[in-house]
Amino acid sequence: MVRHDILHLLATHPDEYVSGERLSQLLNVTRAAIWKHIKVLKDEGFEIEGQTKNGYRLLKRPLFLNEWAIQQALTTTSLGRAIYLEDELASTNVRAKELAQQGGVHGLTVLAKYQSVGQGRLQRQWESPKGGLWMSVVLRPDLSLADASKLTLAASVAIVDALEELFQLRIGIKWPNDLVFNGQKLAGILGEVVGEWNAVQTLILGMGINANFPRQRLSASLSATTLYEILGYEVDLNILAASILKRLENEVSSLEKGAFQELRSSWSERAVGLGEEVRILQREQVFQGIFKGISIDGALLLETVEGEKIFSAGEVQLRSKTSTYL
Ligand code: BT5
Repeated sequence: MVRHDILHLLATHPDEYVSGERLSQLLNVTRAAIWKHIKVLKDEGFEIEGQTKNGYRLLKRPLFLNEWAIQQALTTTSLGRAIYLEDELASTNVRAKELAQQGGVHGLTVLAKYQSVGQGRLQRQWESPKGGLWMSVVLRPDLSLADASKLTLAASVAIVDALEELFQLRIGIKWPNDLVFNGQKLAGILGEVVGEWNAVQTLILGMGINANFPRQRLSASLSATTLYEILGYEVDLNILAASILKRLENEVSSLEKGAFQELRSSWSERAVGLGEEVRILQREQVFQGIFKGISIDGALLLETVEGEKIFSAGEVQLRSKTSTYL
């Protein structure tokens, strides 16, 4: 793609101007075409300085999602190497599922700037205004169905670690997969198995992070927050996506080698309510006890007066005894 070639040439000469003539010679298109491509790139959010005498210089990359900018930021070998980015999708998970069914490769990553019908778990809705990071990854790992919940735990840890490294934020994980800051939900994860796991072993891992938009864009009734609200500035979504994908790739390969302990302890370090008295809501029933930890398959262990109970993620909700978080 000519536009990517232009970006590549400008990016590899960060401190110099590259003349329109040189670009047109190297890429074998007219100078007028170069000028038009530069204009489109500027509309896409690239800040490009143009000087009649000297040529063009790339000053800034866009903060919002851009295929070229993600590819530049990626350090993975498989995750995100195939990218499908749209301005708008009903749901990246739905699209990823379709692409997986059509043979989409391991690591294929679907992103949308806006989702019109973002999905939460159990048919719940996920509000997905512009400026968020709405991303789904097709995983075909060398793991069994019993390991599916470990992959969603891995996604939580990957996001939390990326946010800590990039923005020095300490985010809590509310079992199983809510990421919270000061008790307010910042991100959610939706893992879905596609088809017969035993036959194709495909999991769609959907990750939604409230990033570059004010909290007011979300319904007032939600206990939610956004990175913009917390940090006061817009973050580079391409770098954030690339960092999460890299961490997730490492987690997946550790799990494939059978290493769960490290993931479990990273997860536990961030778990909200661990070791505390909590309540578990399962339909009409409420169980109270001490949140002891998570089992080898990612289930919650609750120590109650009647002994230990195990809850797998699904139709249960975790509440603090006093309901101070979520
Ligand atoms: C989740 O569900 O937390 C999983 C969310 C996964 C979203 C990603 S975005 C990319 C990919 N494509 C999709 O279509 N989905 C995934 P759950 O634990 O069921 O939480 C849903 C509940 O969170 C809703 O019922 C609301 O109460 C609340 N909620 C909805 N939108 C929210 C938002 N943007 N921020 C915080 N809370 C929200």
